[in-house]
Amino acid sequence: MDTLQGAIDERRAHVAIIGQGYVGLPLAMGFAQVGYRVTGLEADPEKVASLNAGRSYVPDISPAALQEALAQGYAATCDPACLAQADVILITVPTPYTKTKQPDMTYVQQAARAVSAHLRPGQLVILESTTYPGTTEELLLPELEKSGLKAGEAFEVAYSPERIDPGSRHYTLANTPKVVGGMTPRAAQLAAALYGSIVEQVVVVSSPAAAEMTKLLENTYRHVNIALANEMAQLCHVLGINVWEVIEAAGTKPFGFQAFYPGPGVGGHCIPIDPYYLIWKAQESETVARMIELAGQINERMPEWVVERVTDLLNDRGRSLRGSRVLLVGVSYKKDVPDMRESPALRVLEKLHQKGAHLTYHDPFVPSLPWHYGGLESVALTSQTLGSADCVVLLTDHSELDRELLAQYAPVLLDTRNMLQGYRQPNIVRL
Ligand code: SAJ
Repeated sequence: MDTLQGAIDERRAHVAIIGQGYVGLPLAMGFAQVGYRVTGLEADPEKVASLNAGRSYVPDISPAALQEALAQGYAATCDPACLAQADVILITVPTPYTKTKQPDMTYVQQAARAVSAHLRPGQLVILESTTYPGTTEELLLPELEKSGLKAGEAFEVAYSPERIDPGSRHYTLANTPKVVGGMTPRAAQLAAALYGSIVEQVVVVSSPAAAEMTKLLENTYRHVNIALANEMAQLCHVLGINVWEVIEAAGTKPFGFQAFYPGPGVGGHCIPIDPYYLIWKAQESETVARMIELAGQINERMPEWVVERVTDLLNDRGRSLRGSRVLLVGVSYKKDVPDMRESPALRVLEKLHQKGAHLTYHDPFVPSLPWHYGGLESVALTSQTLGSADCVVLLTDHSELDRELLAQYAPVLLDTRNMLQGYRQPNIVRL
């Protein structure tokens, strides 16, 4: 009888998860809830202390859920020695990119070395971090075999991409199908049994590379279609057509069309970054990913286009951008989340500052900006702060923003999210 299979099936297995962020912590809570012993290995000691004190720093995980998991035996630690006690080890660490948009595998390599140093026979290792196809086989596996143990014999390896949509109320870990690719059929079977304990549907593919590529297709699909929407916005502006009306009308087609929307650019820790892992892999494989590269250029230029539109709006009112007071409303990377990673609002802010605008911002989720962005603090959204601006730019359409106030008191407002779609008045201008 396969002891690891039995331990997983009977939920006796000890699961260690490297990285307790927006991916690793929900997984830890999910496995703890169904009875597994779970250890969260986290490099940041402050986060470890916070977790063990029942304080969650991941918006999608409530303190109550964390405290319930702690009562069921979940514990966080900085000590990689915990890996030796685990039956299953999940790696959920960041995969950012460098300044030149090359994959930054630092965290995956560090995790792989830590696992290798504590690897023992009978373990299952699963990588979840979004990465280029081939990472599991070409980077993770050789590092693990430096332990002297042989993959597929002494231990098993699989890949399963995370599919979390931060802030989503509808799609959860449990109701989002989980794709799994194992280095061996047994690895796939073990991983499928583990995830099957917390996810309604597990989709097994033929290899880790297929699973890695599945995730990149999902996010690159968004990247390319958002770029198309952004290019349509620029075309429609020149042609005097309301792009939002066109997208809404196209959306009435019950098949063959999925609506994507223009915006001030693409932020977050996934969509702006993941496609560059694919571009890099294509270059490494002496081939090209032209459409993906072009989509990146289009999306990355959107902050500049927003600044051009602001400049034109001020110019139409006899004002130059230099010396004008511009109020940015909403600076996080998408609605109803506080996350600022790769937020296009920061690039809009930088460009406006470079051109001499006097900047203020309001964001209910972001109380202040780093010193690099002037250390600005969010101002209250009032008739006074709106009325004293020469131009207001709505960059993130947080649900709680007061539409009526914005429409009534902004001298002129560039709406990059069509949040004020119901307002047909001269001071409201759409992307
Ligand atoms: N955006 C647009 N137009 C659109 C959609 C999005 O400009 O039509 C912008 C958003 O404002 C944001 C960025 O793109 O700045 C990314 O938005 P997103 O909705 O893709 O949100 P993420 O990056 O937080 O989460 C995505 C997941 N979202 C959805 O599937 C809706 C999913 O792609 C991945 O599961 C996740 O990244 C991930 O972790 O990979």
